[in-house]
Amino acid sequence: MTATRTVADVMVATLKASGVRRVYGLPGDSFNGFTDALRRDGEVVWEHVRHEEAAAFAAAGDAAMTGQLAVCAASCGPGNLHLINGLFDANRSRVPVLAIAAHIPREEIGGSYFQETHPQELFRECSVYAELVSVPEQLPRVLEIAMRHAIERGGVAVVVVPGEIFLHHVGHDIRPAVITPAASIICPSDDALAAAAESLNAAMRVTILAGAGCRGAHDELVALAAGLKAPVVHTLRGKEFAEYDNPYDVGMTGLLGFGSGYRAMEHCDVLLMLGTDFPYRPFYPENARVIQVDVRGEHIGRRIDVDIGLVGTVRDTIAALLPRLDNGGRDATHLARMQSHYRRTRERLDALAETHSNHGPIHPQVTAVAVDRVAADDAVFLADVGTPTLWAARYLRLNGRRRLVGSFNHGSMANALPQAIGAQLAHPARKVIALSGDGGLAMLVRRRRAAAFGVGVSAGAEECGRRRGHQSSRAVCRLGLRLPRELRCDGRRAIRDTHVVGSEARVDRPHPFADRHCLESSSKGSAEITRH
Ligand SMILES: Cc1ncc(C[n+]2csc(CCOP(=O)(O)OP(=O)(O)O)c2C)c(N)n1
Repeated sequence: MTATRTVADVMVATLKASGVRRVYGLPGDSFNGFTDALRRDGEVVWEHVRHEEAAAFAAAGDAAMTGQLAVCAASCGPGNLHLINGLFDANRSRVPVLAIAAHIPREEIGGSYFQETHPQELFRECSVYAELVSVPEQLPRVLEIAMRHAIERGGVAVVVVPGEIFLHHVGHDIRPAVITPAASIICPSDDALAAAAESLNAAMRVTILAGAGCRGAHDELVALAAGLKAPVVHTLRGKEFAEYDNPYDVGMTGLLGFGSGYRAMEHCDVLLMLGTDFPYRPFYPENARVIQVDVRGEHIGRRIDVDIGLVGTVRDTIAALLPRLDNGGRDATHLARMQSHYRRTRERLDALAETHSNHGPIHPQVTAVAVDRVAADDAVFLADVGTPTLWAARYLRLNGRRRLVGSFNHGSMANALPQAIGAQLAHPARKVIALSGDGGLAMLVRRRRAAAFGVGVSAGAEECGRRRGHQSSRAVCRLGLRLPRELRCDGRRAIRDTHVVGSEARVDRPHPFADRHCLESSSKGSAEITRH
């Protein structure tokens, strides 16, 4: 404990006591009081980035992996404005992130001072809580409230702190609060469950639409589908939790989905939505009765008219619903038809990933399948917005241990690499693979640099026909990448196992896969194409 404690020391102590191990950010004048407190503490690590947006995305990736609070921070005005896109992503993905936004001096607020913005207003739309600290006495209480909001509501909380407040001295007797999630069971009422059971028991063709709210409810979901003889359609964010080890899964729906998912929704007489806020209204059935389960009551009915809304977690609600179901009269015709349609669709998708050509571009599907084949059982995949998300959705086989994270609700480019940084720091021992588009990557790494490191990405569309030198044989042979120094955290800790894999690898020589080469993990852990 230091002789003179500052507000920032207490903030750091609160974060540490609550399990925060690192803060992503870029320092600057107004924020120096906080970074200095981190230095004094010596345990909570400052994870340095070169652009604040990367800090917010890294925190989002970290929180998506752990489910625990991740923290990013930036200096005043333009510094914290740069956080905003990554914070939108975190908030829309409903992962707990705290952003500490330094601010101009208190007495200058309102006078169009140098770098003045109004962060608590700017961040309002991308947060569940955003407050300005006007006097030192508000801290650490405002910080604790913010942390509680981020954790319990699943989203971004922003604490805006004028720089000099970080430096304010406090007494020694402040004990840091410990802010951790409260365990809960959230279940609909008996009446609501009875109404849902009655509707399901009377239905002949039930289809389940499973979203990200199915996290932690895999076995319950499969048991429910078995009982209802219901095909399960998954959303993009539901893929991680609903697709694997699930004989009732019939694929994905939505803009990136495929026919079998759409058809199973279209042909049901009751649609049971589980933990999904699936946004594309034209993909919903026109004539089905709809039952929606969501822990956020305000989400019920906002995509389609709902006949019965159940407010509860998917896991707790299924557990309460299952004993009420009586499925004796329903046959498995609907399920069997949808499963058979899915099998045919899957065969066609898989055929697209087979290549017989020795020349020309490697199809991105081939790359995705190869990456899937060589990746570890507990690999973490991060997909850039653009076609990498499509290949990930269609060709990565998840298993309950692998993870797939992306900017799936906000849809921002250049998400995968910074999210990968957060994922890797949260899980240093796991293999982390970013599937980056060339456009997304170029937003973060200078192209020359990317080419020099042999990233197997294509040139942009305008360059595709030109066979430029950046696709050297080395680039073809080596899809794995050691991150350039500028992307390493803190310049000290290389994220060694992060690989960037292009979505459109092109070749200037015979096709390596067709030439009996394969993509496999080398002993160094990087993915390489090597000859058998
Ligand atoms: C920050 C941001 N800018 C623009 C877009 C619109 N957009 C979506 S995908 C895309 C192209 C992505 O290109 P690339 O990274 O090369 O991937 P590709 O889809 O070509 O494989 C663009 C411009 C976006 N989603 N986010």
